[in-house]
Amino acid sequence: MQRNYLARPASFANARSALRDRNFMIWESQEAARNDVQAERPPFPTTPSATMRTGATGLTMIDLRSDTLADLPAQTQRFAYDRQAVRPGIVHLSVGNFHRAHQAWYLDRLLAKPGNEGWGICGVGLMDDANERLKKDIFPAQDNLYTLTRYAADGSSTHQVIGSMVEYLFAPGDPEAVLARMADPATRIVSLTITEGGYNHDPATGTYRLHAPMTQAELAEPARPRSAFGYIVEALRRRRDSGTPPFTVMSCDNLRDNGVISRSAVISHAMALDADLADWIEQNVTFPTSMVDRITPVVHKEDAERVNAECGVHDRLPVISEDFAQWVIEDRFCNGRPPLESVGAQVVADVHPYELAKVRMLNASHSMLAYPGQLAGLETVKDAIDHPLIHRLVFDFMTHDVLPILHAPDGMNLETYRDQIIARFSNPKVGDRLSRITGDGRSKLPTFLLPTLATVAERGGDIRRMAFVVACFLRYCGGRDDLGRDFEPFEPHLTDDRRALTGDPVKALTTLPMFGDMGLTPSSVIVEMTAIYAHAIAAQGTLTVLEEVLRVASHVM
Ligand code: CS2
Repeated sequence: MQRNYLARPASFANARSALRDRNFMIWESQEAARNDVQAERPPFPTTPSATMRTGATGLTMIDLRSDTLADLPAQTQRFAYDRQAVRPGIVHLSVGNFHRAHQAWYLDRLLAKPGNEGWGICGVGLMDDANERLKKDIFPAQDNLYTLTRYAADGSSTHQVIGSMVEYLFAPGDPEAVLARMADPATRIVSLTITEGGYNHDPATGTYRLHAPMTQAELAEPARPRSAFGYIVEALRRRRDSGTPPFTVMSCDNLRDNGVISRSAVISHAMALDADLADWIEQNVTFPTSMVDRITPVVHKEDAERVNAECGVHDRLPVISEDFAQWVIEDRFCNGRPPLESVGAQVVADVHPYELAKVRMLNASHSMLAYPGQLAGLETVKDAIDHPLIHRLVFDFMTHDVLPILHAPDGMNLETYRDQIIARFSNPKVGDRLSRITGDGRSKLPTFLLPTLATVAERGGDIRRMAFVVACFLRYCGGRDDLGRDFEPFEPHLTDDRRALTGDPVKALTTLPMFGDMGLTPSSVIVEMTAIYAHAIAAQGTLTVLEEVLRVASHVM
């Protein structure tokens, strides 16, 4: 019998949260997958290696490899540690752009401090698809090195070569090598950025989908895993059988309660194979929850050409990010952990207040600006936040809709956090496109925005700002902006007929599963107001309606 390991501590079980919390998991991981797919298609053709080459800008660039590091131009920093001495202590499953800009950057800093040589990363590609196969070719050709360009709010940039991924394994090509690395006593943490689909979690039942075809195949042949959980369970079995202590499983996906979800998946998978193994895991393995934050845009070909020219380095998979980063980790490691607090991570007892503040403020504000911005024909997050009406919408939303109902994590001032978010969105160089943010609203809005909308409505507060953005989302699903330009909305979880439904706001709000737990009826104030705005936007244009919303919306709850 399958156990349900998703029971949440009572303090988090607030009234409407269950479905939303499950929905939370969906949002960014899928977006990350999409971004990575776009970003990691190498922006440069595969060419034979050469040490120097002339880039698109006519500048000479140096190929990125261990043996060229000493020749890199001065503006590109390289790590100060002896990389030969670094050994993998973390196996990371799925090496996407976010991982490379975030966790791998933290570890790179840590390795520069003496005594941490055992905390290198072995990156693992799990998927047998074209993108992963390209990484399989590119990473080894670059000795698993890559450049990270971080842009600060003042427009300054920092270029550096990240060396913390000391090994890369392509699991479909050699599953045994991955299992051996995971079962090696030197491996003490297995971390994941595998996207929501990778968690194989059924939001309707809150359980791990044992009947999914890939899971069935893995359960039939446990020594030939395919998914993250197949690998984790088989590696843990080998460790238990050989008397090796287990590793910590650390999800770094932007899911709510990512530790709880990972634990459920691993134990459910193990339980279906071997109840004793499931018990051993339950008693010995820990699954810390974490909150991860760093805006990491899609790297398009022109972005890659630009950063390569800035770095003077020819990198076929460069990464770009803002310079802000936050990583809040629950202190729950069963086999030791790197001293991440020494490089700026926060290791705390309870991650939940940080998760909530981030998602309800940063991510929700991203949605608040992206839908009106894209409909108005703007391209980037910066274009949108620089628009006076959209800027005010975002500021008023955080100030009057979110802040009054949010508890600040200890030591955190939410007004300061709000201002910092606006400054981050205003970053002049990151170049984050609205199309990245608007994608998969079906998964994001139920976590980012709808809980705040429902709470404000329940309290009889003013829902105009949020109803307006829900109306913008419905119009976005129609795939045409105010300039009459067609675009393809990225909504992988809205089927075509449901997408058609979004042309009928009342029907959409009362029948689409994404609004399902709000209990909306045609006469609900949320439905009435959203429908009015949706029709007004169609008739008058997004910004005209926004101006009116801002004029009449109240500034108190
Ligand atoms: C964004 C996030 O996808 C989104 O809608 O809000 O990807 C955001 O950039 C990250 O969570 C920042 O850490």
